[in-house]
Amino acid sequence: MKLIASYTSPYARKVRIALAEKKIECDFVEESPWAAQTTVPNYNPLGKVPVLVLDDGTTLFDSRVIVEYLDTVSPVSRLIPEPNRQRIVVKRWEALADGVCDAAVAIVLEGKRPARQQDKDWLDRQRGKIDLGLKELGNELGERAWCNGEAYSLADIATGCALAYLDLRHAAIDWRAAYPNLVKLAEKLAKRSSFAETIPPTP
Ligand code: GSF
Repeated sequence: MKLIASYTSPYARKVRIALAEKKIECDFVEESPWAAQTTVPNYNPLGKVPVLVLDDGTTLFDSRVIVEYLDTVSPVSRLIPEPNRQRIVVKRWEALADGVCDAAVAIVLEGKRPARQQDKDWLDRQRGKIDLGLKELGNELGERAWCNGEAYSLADIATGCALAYLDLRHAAIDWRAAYPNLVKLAEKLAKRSSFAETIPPTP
């Protein structure tokens, strides 16, 4: 099995953390989907990473499908709870955290365009998604130990990856000042080897 991804992708980090938590062996093939000679479209017609390539050649994307698959491959450390209600709650956390990443990535991409062509309304709209997304993450967590109640899950992994991606690409967004409960969660997650071993390289 091999994971095709970049080291800075928050979605890829979510998959890498899931692999580590479930003790699943997987080769890592670094590829930028933005490189002129990228081979990513050969594995994912959408041209996005991460892509998981199984030993029989099957390709899986996107990160949510990959993590859901990995959770069924090994019984070690269930990341998505079995009971339907809890499963949906955890998948909603993942959708919220990934959505914050989507908006954060969109701002990064718009920032690569010539300043005169950048659309301020578009940038403001994406920033609004990040701000309200962070507010929802903070409200939903409250003072609990983990995102989904009392147990560590994919909800914490996705949230941790989103917060770390904001630190990597949007250092000016001071989520720590606004949400001390998210700080406490992020610091607890950072102590896990799965997080410590997948810290993105600083630009
Ligand atoms: C998003 C992946 C994505 O946007 C997932 O895997 O969860 N819903 C997907 N990946 C970016 C790289 S990064 O910012 O993580 C990507 O591959 N962009 C290339 C493109 O053509 O959009």
